[in-house]
Amino acid sequence: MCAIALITLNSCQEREGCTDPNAVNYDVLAQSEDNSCTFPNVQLRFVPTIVVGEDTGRLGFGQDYDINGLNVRFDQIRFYVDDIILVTSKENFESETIVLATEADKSHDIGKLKVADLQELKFSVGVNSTRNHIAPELQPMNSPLFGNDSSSQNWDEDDGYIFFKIEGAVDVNGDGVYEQDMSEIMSIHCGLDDNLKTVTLPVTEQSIDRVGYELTVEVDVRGIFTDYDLPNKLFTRPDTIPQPGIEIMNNVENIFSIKE
Ligand SMILES: [Ca+2]
Repeated sequence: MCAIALITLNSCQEREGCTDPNAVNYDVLAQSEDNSCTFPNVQLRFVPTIVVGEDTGRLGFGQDYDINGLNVRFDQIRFYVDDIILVTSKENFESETIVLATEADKSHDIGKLKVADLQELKFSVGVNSTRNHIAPELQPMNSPLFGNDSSSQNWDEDDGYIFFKIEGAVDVNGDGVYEQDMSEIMSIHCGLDDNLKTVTLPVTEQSIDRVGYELTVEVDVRGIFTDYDLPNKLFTRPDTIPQPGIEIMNNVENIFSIKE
């Protein structure tokens, strides 16, 4: 009798596992939590797009486009994204990650989030004013603000980082050739604390599922130049007075959309 009772107890031992339904490895049969829960990885990706005729497609770097009636070639479009917040049906997730979006078109890991419905993506374009004036060598090593090479986009410690950068060429005289001098080289650098822009994008019908999630944000390249006097403002720096970059940064507020 005693032996039978022991065997019964053994076979009824509680199943251990992850009991959080918001986790990747949620075990619906688990009765006790074993602290094994892991949460989905969220990736953020910025894709520059351009409208040509009736079609919207991915911007080709090194290719020619008609912008405001001028032939324009883009070599670089780079910008920082800071203060990333995902608003979901469960919680607000504030990412620690700062992204430097570049023409390399890569996905950026912004952290782990519980399985949930996404409702909004919020971020700043530029560098949060607290971080903006910390010297590049004192920034976290895994941050795109670290270091002082060209990719870190540090302007100088007083002015901080270049928030938004566009490099390329404009055929100003229309002779079909890009002159290799200041008359046709395009180099637009925007920055300064006052020009940090906050963007809020509604997200509809998107869920972070158990295998992770990639959120693609399209960047309307034509929109960057709305009402911008391109041939006369080919070269700008954050401390140029008056600061032409203000116009670009004001346009930046309206160039982002979530790819559904
Ligand atoms: Ca030319």
